[in-house]
Amino acid sequence: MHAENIQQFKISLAPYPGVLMDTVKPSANNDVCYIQLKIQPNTASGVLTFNIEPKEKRSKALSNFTLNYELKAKRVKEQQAPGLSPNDVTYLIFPDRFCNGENDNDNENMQYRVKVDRGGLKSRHGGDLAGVKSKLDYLKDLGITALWLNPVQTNDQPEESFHGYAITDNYEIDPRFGSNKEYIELCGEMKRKRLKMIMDIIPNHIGDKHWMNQYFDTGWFNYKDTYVQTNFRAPTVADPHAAPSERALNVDGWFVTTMPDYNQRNPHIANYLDQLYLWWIEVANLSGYRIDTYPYPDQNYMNHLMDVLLSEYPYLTIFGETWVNHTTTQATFVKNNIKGFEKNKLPGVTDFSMCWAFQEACSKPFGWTEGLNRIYITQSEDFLYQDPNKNCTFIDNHDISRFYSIANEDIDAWKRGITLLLTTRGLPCIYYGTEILMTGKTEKSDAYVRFDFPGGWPGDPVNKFTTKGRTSKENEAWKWMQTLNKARATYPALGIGKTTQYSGINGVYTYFRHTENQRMMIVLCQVESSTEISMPRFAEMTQGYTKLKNIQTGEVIQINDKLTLAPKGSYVFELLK
Ligand SMILES: [Ca+2]
Ligand SMILES: [Ca+2]
Repeated sequence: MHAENIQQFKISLAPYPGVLMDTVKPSANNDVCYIQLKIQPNTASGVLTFNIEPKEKRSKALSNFTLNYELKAKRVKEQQAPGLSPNDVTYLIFPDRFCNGENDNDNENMQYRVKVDRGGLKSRHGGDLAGVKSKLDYLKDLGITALWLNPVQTNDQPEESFHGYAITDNYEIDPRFGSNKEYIELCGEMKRKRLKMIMDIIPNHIGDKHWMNQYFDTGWFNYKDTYVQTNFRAPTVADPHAAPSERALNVDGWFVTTMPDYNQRNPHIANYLDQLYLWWIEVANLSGYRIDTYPYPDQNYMNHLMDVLLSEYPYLTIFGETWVNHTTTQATFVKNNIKGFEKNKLPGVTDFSMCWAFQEACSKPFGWTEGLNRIYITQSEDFLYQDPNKNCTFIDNHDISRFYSIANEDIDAWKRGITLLLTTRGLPCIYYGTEILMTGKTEKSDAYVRFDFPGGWPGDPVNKFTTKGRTSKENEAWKWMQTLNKARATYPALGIGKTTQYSGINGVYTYFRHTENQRMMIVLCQVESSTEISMPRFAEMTQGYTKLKNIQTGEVIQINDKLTLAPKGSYVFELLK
């Protein structure tokens, strides 16, 4: 409990069947104390009342007050939103920059008021939850089945609050995005439309204007008195040769000066985070969590958090951001098959290793392990994971250069990348604007990959949410992605199917996704001219089938000895008998 001079008060709980106030513990801060309740299973929902009266009866400065605390009923199983399946396609939205559905909330009266300025790279632009809600039909039309919004909790910070990663109230939606009520309504509306919501959470840090950073107790934060920055060396968590000081610095140093680093080894912080993340799943009916900066909190705590969340909500999808360069290091953070790392319980990662491979397949020349063969090599390392289907796969996001720029604005390379993303294993995620070929590189600033979606603001000169507003090339890309998104949902083999891959030869890479009843063949070609591949090489996969149906064009062709490919062609075929 946080209230002025709270330690000068005596706290008691009005009788409530099934609930006992176990202890009230003081803290080193006069304004903070800890109340522990024992709540019996099957306790009825209702409102608890705490009576709070000054310990010194004659104190004139302090007066009695009561505090109500609601025990809500838990949602019944039938009403819970499901987790994600590999047949889902997620869409990542940077909420300040996607669509402004409500002008009135643009300049909400925050403690650190930042005026909306669409011309500013790092200012707020006014996008909000009402904007997201107004585009759900657009997203469904594109074939999207789940949303991940970058953090929407309050960021009442004087600088750069637009990105959302410096939370100042963990329990409240930022009024400039909407309210808790609007967020819960959005999740409800999504559930009715069979869309799933993933919340972005940050157990590593908060914004320095968070009340906890002003009214802190001993041990809540690492390096509270002297600023120490993390070395950003995530591999130290797994590195057997890491200097102990470097390993500790990675976890305990602050991300930046404005983001105090939680000490999850402190039992009060651990308890606070456990309850916070259970609370949001229940109140908003979430399908999943994306966990920011996963290698930076205390790893024992993170494993404990996985137990807490998954024992209560076993269906929940969870993937952690583990921004590293190598598959092996990445795999140590999740449930894996590597000796010495069996204790790790994170179900999936944001699959950077696969992302770098996707990008290389669309931007680097073909070679034994390069270009498209980088995908071949990366998929061959899947033995490291207990379930690579739980990894969130992506080709760009809010922190890295936009994919169309990485692909040197070559539409054929873009199609190759999108085809790879939507036909390989994992939980594919598309960054907003990739479908309309938005460009931008992070060299100068991350803000260059976070531009407004054209048409998301009243009065925008073009509206790329509509076919009419897009150029013919943008529509070509949009249609390509839409077909594959919808195929991901309608062909189970593309999601939950097994993968059988053939090494890339002469610039062409081929793999199959298959279930017992369905077989898909994916062929990707980096060659600049028309080329042929030999089909008997795949006889073990094509046996029993006579035709290939191109899911982009609907064209059906006979399986012959040779298959002719267009220059830089990408193909997804359904095998027919
Ligand atoms: Ca707005
Ligand atoms: Ca940390």
